[in-house]
Amino acid sequence: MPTYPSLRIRGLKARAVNVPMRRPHPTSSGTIATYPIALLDLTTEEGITGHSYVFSYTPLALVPLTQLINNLESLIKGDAVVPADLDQKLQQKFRLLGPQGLTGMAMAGIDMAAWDAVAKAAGLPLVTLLGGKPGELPAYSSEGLNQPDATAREAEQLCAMGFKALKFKIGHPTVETDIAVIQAARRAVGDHIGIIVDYNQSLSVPEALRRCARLDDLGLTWIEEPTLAHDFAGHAKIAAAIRTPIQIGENWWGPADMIKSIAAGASDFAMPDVMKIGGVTGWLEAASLAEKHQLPVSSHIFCEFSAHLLGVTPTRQFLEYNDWADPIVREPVQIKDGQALIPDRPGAGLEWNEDAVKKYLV
Ligand code: SMN
Ligand code: MG
Repeated sequence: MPTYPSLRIRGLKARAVNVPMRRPHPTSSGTIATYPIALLDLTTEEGITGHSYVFSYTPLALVPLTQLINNLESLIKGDAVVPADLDQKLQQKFRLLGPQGLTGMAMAGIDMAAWDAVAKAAGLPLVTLLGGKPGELPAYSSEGLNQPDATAREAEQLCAMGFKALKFKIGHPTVETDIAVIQAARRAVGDHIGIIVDYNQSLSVPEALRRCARLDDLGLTWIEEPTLAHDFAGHAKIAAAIRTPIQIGENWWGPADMIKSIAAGASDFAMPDVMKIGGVTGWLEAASLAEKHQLPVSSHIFCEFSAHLLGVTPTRQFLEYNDWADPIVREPVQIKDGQALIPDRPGAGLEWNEDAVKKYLV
């Protein structure tokens, strides 16, 4: 193991930014029109600063999330930057309230910033610190809910950019429109590009069984969250009845939810979200659970940290790519021929474009 300076926390600062998106991201459960995120800076006595961000989905939750993170500064000031110890301390602090929602998001943000600081102190990319190495990962571009003609145009463009897999949201008023969207995308890209669809929890279990059966011969890479995310039994029923792989995981709160989901047989694939699963610390546990159960793992948004983490996930499948953080980061994740490049610089590689941050500050 390399040796590197141990770090002590000097301060924690969170800033709320509402980042404009190139185009809104409609889903069958609501539209994401901007990217509301809290940026974390974990400063240390040694002069190294760890960065991360967490996503509140709606601007309505952004300021409370940012305030909560700032409230945690006094709790961890002066502590050693040892992610496992910080995690234990924060989990203990929130035992009575519970580790989900804003608390889980705040804890994950601190965990990610702490790992970023440790990797920077070591002078290593996060992936290398964790035992992997920078390189390429298969990535898919993640798109919103659209009509068939717009989907076809989008699919053509993304295919021309080199993506080998694409994800579209479905959950239109009728399954016929869902099918028309998939067929339009397929006609636009041919047979060699993976097509993924995401229902964003919009169907009842009986309706999901009916619709997924209609999609079962369309050669989809997976069908994501056909019913309510917490309904593991419902998802298990769908996964048992449908040949196309069923994918869930973006709404697992911590490895504890993943354990329950696996026990229920809720999905064929797994896609933890680095924030909801508990930061880098939570992801590493999720990755070893997935390996034990031989579940293919893809990431959910947060492509900057997820690239490093998939690099050390034995059953890795795809990185979910979107460019939502690009306006406020100095060096966005690069895609080459449909492959994401794991950043080859110290830490997670996340530095703020301060001019842009100033512009979008809430
Ligand atoms: C998603 C991600 C972020 C915001 C809304 C929806 C999504 C996905 O379900 O899988 O990308
Ligand atoms: Mg999804």
